[in-house]
Amino acid sequence: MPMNQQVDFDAVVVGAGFSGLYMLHLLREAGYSAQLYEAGSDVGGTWYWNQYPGARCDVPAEFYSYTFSEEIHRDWKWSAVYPEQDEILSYIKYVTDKLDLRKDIQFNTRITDAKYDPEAYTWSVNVGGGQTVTAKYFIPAIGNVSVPHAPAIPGLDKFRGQTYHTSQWPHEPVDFKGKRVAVIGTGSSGVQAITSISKEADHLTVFQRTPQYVMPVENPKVGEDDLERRRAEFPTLRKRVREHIVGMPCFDVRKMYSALEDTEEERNRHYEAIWQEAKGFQMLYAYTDLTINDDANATIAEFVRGKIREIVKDPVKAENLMPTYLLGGKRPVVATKYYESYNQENVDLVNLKKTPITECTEKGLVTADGTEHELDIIVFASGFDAMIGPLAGTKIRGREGITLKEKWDDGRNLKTYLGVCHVGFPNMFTITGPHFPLTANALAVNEVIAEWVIDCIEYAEKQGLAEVEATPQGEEEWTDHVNEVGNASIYARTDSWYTGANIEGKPRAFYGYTGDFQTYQDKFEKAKDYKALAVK
Ligand code: N01
Repeated sequence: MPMNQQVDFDAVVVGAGFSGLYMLHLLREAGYSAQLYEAGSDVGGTWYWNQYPGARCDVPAEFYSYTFSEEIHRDWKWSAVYPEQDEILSYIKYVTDKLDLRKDIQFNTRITDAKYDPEAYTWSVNVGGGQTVTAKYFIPAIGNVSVPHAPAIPGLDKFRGQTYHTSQWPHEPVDFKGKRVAVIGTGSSGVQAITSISKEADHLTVFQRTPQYVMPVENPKVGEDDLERRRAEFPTLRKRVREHIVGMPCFDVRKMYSALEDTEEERNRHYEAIWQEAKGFQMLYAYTDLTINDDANATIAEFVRGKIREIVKDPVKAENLMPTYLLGGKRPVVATKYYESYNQENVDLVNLKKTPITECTEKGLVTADGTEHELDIIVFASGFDAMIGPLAGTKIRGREGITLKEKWDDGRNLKTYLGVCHVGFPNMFTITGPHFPLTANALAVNEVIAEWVIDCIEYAEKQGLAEVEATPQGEEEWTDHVNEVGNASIYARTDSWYTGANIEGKPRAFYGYTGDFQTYQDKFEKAKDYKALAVK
């Protein structure tokens, strides 16, 4: 039901990724005027920007798809269990066109500042070129791993070759044939890029700061029979996704008891069988307690280290690839034949903990042992200023004129209500901001949040409210909950971008929600009483 305020649009949405597009669709379906602004030249969000070689989804597409439309689900044919980036991007474009969303999207428009006018109860959004638009509701959906981070390497500007960041990949192919390439970073992006570039480049040097536990995954093609089954199962799809502990019903706890209850022999046989299945995250669900009991965790961590010893022929490389922290404490990485890449003669590994990069010359990277690694291309797979980076980097000013960056004190005082509403920022809803769940299927989470936001807007409009805003108590209680589950989790005891540890000097905080998907949804269900919102 549209409102009667003097605004250009009822709502402005920022970001044409999975969440922003669905939000735009819901707003339009409910009869609101809405405009979406997107920095890129097309839709896709993370799948538009991250076009690096090897990029693909590590959640099976069967569940990494929208669940709101049977027609979309029936019509789209995924070709593989874990589709590659270009296929996911095609899916997003297909949905955009099917819902005719483009007419309300303005591309090539990066929103750098927006401010709330407490007198008029409206947001003014600077859309560039000296233009400002007004809207009652402001909905940034700008991602949480969308601000790239790269190490400051002295002399990098002198390098005569090319440099790329995985998340700012050119949309034309990069030719690695005959080239000497470096990849810096071994997170999900780096591992995917390494397995792909190693097949093409003349020589690849991987610069690794922290080794990863990488779970094997195969990527079977999806046949017509499978597609038929998926179509037939659509009526229960949403329920199955939402009732699963991480929103991915393909993963099941294989033995409903502690890993410590089996003998070592039995346990390793069990791990081996799941390893051979090559179903990525499934390894984490071999028993009930691998990520909640350190002794149980040690058994699977040792199993994976054994695999590295077995697969990687060069014992020095194998030793450098061995992680020692809690498995699953960093965001799990899955890949096809990652450790096997290091058996290729054209692949070398530099352990940055032993020999850090000291400088970059015209020719390449120099490490602390004095070696100059001559290179044609440097690929930064070095991650992101995650979670608060995108919103804190945009000058979004609330009621008192302060920015989100100031409100959060760069993360030292991070507080949100559900990760969606913010004290001092009325009528603003952030979909993929800090306190977004880190362990659940992101697409399923996006749907939960966007549907809550539209319900909240409908509630406000039906009540004739000018403002809805998180209460300090609502923010306090939600943030306490985030910190409580974070502190009790494996993530509290492992360095990763989940707590800001990937960037030197970034304050430690639980930037994301690490509780289970059920509890998370329960909180949103309860929040439908809107008691944690101050209204006017
Ligand atoms: O980034 P990361 P990412 N010098 O932060 C290293 C999603 N994603 O782009 O571990 C040298 O995980 C850093 O080392 P360390 C997914 O949620 C999904 O790979 O901090 N190295 C690490 O090895 C993922 O978690 C898919 O010590 C430096 C790497 O760079 C998230 O995006 C695919 C460094 C960064 O790893 C981010 O993944 C890709 C420095 N100064 C991404 N600084 C799917 O498949 C950092 N590093 C769905």
